[in-house]
Amino acid sequence: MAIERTLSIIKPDAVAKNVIGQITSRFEAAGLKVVAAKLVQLSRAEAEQFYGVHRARPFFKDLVDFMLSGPVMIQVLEGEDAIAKNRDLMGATDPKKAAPGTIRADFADSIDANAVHGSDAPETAAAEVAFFFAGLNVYSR
Ligand code: RTP
Ligand code: MG
Repeated sequence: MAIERTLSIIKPDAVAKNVIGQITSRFEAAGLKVVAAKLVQLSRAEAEQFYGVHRARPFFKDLVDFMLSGPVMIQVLEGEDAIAKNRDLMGATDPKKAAPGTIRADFADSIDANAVHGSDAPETAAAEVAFFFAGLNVYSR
């Protein structure tokens, strides 16, 4: 398996619950390393562009409004099979369907306020890391 990088966002609901550390501990326990990180308030333009693939979906405005509802913790995670590993740790999009012990099962309230984002493929991971960390240091560990 290859060493990969993936983009993780701890969403406003989880930041508000003060569980940045608990969520990040799960990444670390699974062998993923934080190689870049920033706590930021997204602009509407950033959130719309980031989730642009969903622009035509009925939930798009709610999704963008939610992502603007407070600061988010954006991290680049590095490790073996990092993209799929992070998605496994996150659990299903809808916390009601997320497997027990996953981040969304334990910390998410609803399909909208679902605690975390994770890149879903190598192409999106590369684009999402570049979107938030272009020109900034991403460290190899
Ligand atoms: P994410 O991109 O945030 O990691 O979530 P995901 O891959 O599990 O799900 P995705 O299909 O990419 O959807 C992005 C976000 O849109 C909201 N959503 N709502 N009401 C709905 O049917 C619905 N479907 C998706 C979720 O908040 C999801 O995280
Ligand atoms: Mg997605």
